[in-house]
Amino acid sequence: MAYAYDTNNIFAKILRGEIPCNKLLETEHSLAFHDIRPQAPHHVLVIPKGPYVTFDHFALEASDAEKADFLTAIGKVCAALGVQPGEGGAGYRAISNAGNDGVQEVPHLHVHILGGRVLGRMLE
Ligand code: IU
Repeated sequence: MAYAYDTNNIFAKILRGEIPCNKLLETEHSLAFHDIRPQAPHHVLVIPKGPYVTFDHFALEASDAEKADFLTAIGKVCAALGVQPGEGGAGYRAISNAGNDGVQEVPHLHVHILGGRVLGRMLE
């Protein structure tokens, strides 16, 4: 199976309420919480509630409702943090690490939203 999901990963446990998180917001299909090891003044993780390992897994197998909800949750996180450049914020970076080469630590899809400082160039 291409996308084997480990139901014991830490974000699955957060979604089941077995361990706590510092929640920023929740929608029908998504959850956003503050990263425990923030790399910037704002560092929020946005995750779908469904069992998706990576961005590509979600893109290929999630329902349209889940996808719309997830994108909307990301927008709401940016608004909650006040980082949207078009709305007077100073900007942010959205990243999703996948697999070994992407150095993904937790095997449940998450998009990092980082902001609150100049983040530096990512690609040289
Ligand atoms: P990844 O490399 O994209 O998989 O990063 C995982 C992130 O999840 C990383 O920034 C951790 O600090 C973060 N995290 C967390 O917020 N809460 C946890 O219990 C664990 C990791 I484990």
